[in-house]
Amino acid sequence: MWLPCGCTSKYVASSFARRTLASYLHVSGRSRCNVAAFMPEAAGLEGVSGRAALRELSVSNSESFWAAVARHRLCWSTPFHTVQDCDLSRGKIKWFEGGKLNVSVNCLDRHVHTCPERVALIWERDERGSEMKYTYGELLEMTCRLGNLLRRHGVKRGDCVTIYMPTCPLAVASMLACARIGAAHNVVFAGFSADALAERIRDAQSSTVITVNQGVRGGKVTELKKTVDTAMQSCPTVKQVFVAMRTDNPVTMTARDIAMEEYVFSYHDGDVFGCVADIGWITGHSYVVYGPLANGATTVLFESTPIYPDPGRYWDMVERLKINQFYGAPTAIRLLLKYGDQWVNKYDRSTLKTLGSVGEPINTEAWEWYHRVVGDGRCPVVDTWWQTETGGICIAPRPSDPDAEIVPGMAMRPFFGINPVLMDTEGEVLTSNNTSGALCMAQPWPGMARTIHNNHQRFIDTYFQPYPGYFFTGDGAYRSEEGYYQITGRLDDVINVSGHRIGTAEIEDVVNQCPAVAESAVVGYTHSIKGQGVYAFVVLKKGIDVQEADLSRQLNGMVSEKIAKYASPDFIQFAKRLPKTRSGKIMRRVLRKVVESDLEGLGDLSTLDDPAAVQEIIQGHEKLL
Ligand code: 6R9
Repeated sequence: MWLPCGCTSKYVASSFARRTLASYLHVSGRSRCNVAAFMPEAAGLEGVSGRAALRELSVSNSESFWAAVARHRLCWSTPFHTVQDCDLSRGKIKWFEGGKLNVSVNCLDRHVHTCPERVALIWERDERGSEMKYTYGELLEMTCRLGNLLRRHGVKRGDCVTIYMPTCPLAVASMLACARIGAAHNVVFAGFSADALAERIRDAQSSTVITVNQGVRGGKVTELKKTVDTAMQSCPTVKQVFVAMRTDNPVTMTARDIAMEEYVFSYHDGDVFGCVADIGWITGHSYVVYGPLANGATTVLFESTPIYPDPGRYWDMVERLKINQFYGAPTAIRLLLKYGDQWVNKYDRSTLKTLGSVGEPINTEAWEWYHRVVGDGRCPVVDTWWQTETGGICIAPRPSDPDAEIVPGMAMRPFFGINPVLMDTEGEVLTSNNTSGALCMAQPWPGMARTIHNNHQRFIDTYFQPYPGYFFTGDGAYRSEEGYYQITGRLDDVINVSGHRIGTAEIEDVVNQCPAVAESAVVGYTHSIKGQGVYAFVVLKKGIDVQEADLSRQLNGMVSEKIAKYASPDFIQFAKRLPKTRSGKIMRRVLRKVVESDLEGLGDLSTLDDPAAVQEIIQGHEKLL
């Protein structure tokens, strides 16, 4: 009996044989391998030409015909010794005895060798106009990952895996992954009921099921995972159910269920997770220590700085340690952007899969550079919003989702269990989209803070008193027409110029778009006429030589044009650097005090990364006045 290498699935084997024949019959002869062209020398059938003759030969000398087809259109790890040994009178069917091949290798690897960028799948999704393409390279990677996942969970050659999924790339990869590791697959139509599914699982004696949380068909959501849960009541053989996410809606997971992705960074076993945060920052706690270790990940401890011994340090490290996920702060990205692309391009960053940003709004220019230069335009950038108080990521894009649209500079979507709301100044929930307000959380979640050590009253006053019944984050956010969130900064950083409320981050974003500017910080100050005026601190990129007055005019023009005249800075102070915390956040509180000339009120400076920066800022301010 013909069995592909490592594969005991009759379904896989026979369907591939059918495909092979089918594709042969439809070969055009120009772009694909032409059977007529290879047949004669391959099978000693010189002189055969034309379809009729070929068809005649395929019947009269079927053994030679099929031997030629099999040898020329498939890759065998062990060649067959006997083409066929069949006897219909006894129901004995044996083809290609002694031969071994792997169907997934034939479907994927050999094409990836020659044309990895060729599109293998075009997924026409239920949502019209949102089709997605997957190359052979991507499909192979997805397949290998799934194969490894199944193996690690004990699926072995000869097992039968039940796949209960809608028609989607992950379902294809699941089939190929089974074939790859020698497991049979039992694909059950996703429209079947729990009983029909259970019967097929029992028939196949599957111990493993792969499904998705929900299906989407004809605009309707179907509860596939719930159907599996019901089927499980009469399927005692099933030990594990892998659950992928087709939609955003979480489902109840039982001890038997295994989530198929980690969600924000798409971390998979074997990856090297490189969060370059200091462990003194919450980001280090959650994403250098506890998160990675609790998930059995390999985590990088970065002791150095992004520019020591030179500005290529991060990317040199990515190359040497083969880092797959890189997670850092916008401040470092802006710093490195100043030094130019050459420091990035020097190093091999092909292991990188996901780039993360945390700590501050990431301005458009930094986002684009991170994506285009660091990630070579192929790695999703996840702008993750969260706080010490939230314990872990609350709002972030999820590239592993099928609906993985990512908008530069937007934290995008709430994570599982997170229910954000925007409040107006009266404390009313804003229900519409395309609106801005104070970001609050309407529901608790396990990772959130429980108290402030030794000061529970302060905890209540800070987080729960401003909007009773809600957790108040202190940040402002904008919700787009599509329902995506964009963090606009701390609400303390909103200034009111002549009655116009504007987030300082918005002005900074425009200023940072000037090619000469590395980064900026905007604060408000008391203005006798406008209520508040706009004061911008600007750091230039390395090697920029411009007249400050000219550049100031240019920046004012940009802000007037892109936001409004009232937002245009009254003062622009050029500085060598900005005062920052060790975690890279600009200390706007300090800048505000400097601008108000309230040096007595500078407050606690112990978290400053480099106290000398404050002295420089004070001197620069005095010169400007
Ligand atoms: C993880 C962390 C929290 C504050 C938070 C917000 C700002 C964090 C952000 C962001 C815009 C992002 N913040 N991530 N702003 N976009 N992706 O930074 O914790 O040090 O407690 O700071 O940082 O203002 O409220 P923490």
